[in-house]
Amino acid sequence: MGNTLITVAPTGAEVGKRDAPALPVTIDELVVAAKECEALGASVIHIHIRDDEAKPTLDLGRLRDTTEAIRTATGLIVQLSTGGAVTDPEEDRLRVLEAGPDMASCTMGTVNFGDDVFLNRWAFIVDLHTRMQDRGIVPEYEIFDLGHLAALERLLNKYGLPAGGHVHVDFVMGVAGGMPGTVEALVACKAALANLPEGTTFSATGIGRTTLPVLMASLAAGGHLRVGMEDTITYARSQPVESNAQLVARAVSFARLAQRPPMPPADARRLLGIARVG
Ligand code: KMH
Ligand code: ZN
Repeated sequence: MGNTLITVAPTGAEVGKRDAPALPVTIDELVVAAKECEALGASVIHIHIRDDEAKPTLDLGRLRDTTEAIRTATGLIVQLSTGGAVTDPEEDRLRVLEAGPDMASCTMGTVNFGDDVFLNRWAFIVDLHTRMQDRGIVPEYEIFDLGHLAALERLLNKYGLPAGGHVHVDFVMGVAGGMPGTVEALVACKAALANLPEGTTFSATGIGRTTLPVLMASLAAGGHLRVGMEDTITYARSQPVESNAQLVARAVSFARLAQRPPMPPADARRLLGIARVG
C-alpha cells in the first residue's frame, strides 16, 4: 500500500453558512482553507463555490477566479464539482469544464439524495466524460452506490479511458438514498474494482457520522481519503467542526498511524495522470 492521497472538500452545496459559520464560502475564505489544508498534507481540493449570499452557484466567472486564486496560493490539484447542487441544470454543470480545472467530478448515476434526487442521466454522463477527454481534464468518478461502478465499466468500455489514462473513483458513502457508510459496503465496492482497468485507485468519504468508520476502512483497504465540511460538520458528538484544517489534520494523523503518510501534490499528479505541473 502506498502513501495516502488526501482530498479536502471544504464547502459543498448543501451546508448553510448559518448552520456552519466556519464554512468557507468566499474566494478569500477558500484560499485560506486551501493553504491550511495543503500545509497539513492535502493534495487535492474538491471545490463548490457560493454567490454573494453564500448560496451555491456555478457562475463561470467565479469558477475561473476561484481556480486561479487557488492555483496562485497553493500547489493543490484543483478539482471542480460538476455535481453542483441538486437544482443545477445540466448545461450549467457541463459549463464548469470551461473554467479549466485539473480535475472535475463525474457522478456515475442518479441517486436519491435526502428528500431530493441527484439526477445523472446516462447521456449526460457520456457528455461529461467525453468533454473531459477532449479538454484533458482528469475525472474523479463519484460513486454513490454499487451500481455506479457497473455504469463506469460500461462507460470506459464504450468511450475509452479518461484523460491521463488513469481511473480514479471516489466512494461517497452514507448519503440518505445511496449506499451506507459501512465497512461491508466499502469492501463490496473495492471488490467491484476488479472489473475496471488495472491500477484503478479509490478514495472514500463517509457523510456525517459515517466519516470515521469509512476513513478507517478506506485506509485499511489501501484506499485514499476525502474529508471536509462538504461531508461532515460535526467533529464529535455535540462538537461542531472548527475548520476544514481540523478534519484534514485528523485524517493525516490516521494516515500516519496506518503508516501511509500523506502524498504530496506532485506525487498525486503523477498517480492521477495530471499533466499540468502545480
Ligand atoms: N452536491 C451534490 C448534489 C459532486 O460534487 O460532484 C453533488 C455532489 C457531487 O456534491
Ligand atoms: Zn461535491
